[in-house]
Amino acid sequence: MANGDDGVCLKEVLVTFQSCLSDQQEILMDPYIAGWKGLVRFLNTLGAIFSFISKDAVAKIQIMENYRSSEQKSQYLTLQSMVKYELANNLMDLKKQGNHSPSGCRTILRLHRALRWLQLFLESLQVSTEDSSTAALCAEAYNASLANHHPWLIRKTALLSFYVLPARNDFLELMNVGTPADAVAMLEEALPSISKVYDITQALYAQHNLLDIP
Ligand code: 1PW
Repeated sequence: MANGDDGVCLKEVLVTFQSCLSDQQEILMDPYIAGWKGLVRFLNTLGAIFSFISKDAVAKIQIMENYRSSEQKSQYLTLQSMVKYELANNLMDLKKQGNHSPSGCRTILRLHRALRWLQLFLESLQVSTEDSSTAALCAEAYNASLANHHPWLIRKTALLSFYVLPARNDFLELMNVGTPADAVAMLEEALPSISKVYDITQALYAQHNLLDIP
């Protein structure tokens, strides 16, 4: 996934998300996890302050990897099979968190909400102009998505960390796909599949009334 010694090629990360979709339009867990691992590697190139953000994603990725290497691993092959299995076996705390160890469904829901943030941020970056502020675009995307699920202290810390984001063109170059114009073209091509993964997951969770699990 790394492109050179210190860079992460964001295109490869987004392509991994593209490979989440099965022929039946189900979301395959392993490429979803692999996509998230790539995103974390990318976030870590943004500087130490972003490690606060990536740390929680790392913990959640680990929970899902544990499910995928457990005796029940086949139940976690897709997001759809996971929902079916955890609902049928009453493995989720639907009211308040506590009795069970974190379910796959509540863990993926957190990553799913974060993916929306990433999607909105990259979409706004794609249509941005050279003088746009990445911090402002990132904050706007965050406020429209993940922030609604975070308590005050996390919101405050997240918004502060955005100020260390590199300027727009430098950020596009960090994506390691060539010039800023190349990066914008890559985003245009790759973002529809991220939104497809997001939409299918959102519909799945809505259908089973799981969008608010604690
Ligand atoms: C440059 C754009 C980057 C977008 C990448 C998204 C990474 C998302 C990680 C955000 C984590 C913020 C701090 C953690 C908060 C947790 O409390 C929260 N987790 C998430 C992913 O929102 C909720 O998890 P919890 O506490 O219910 O287990």
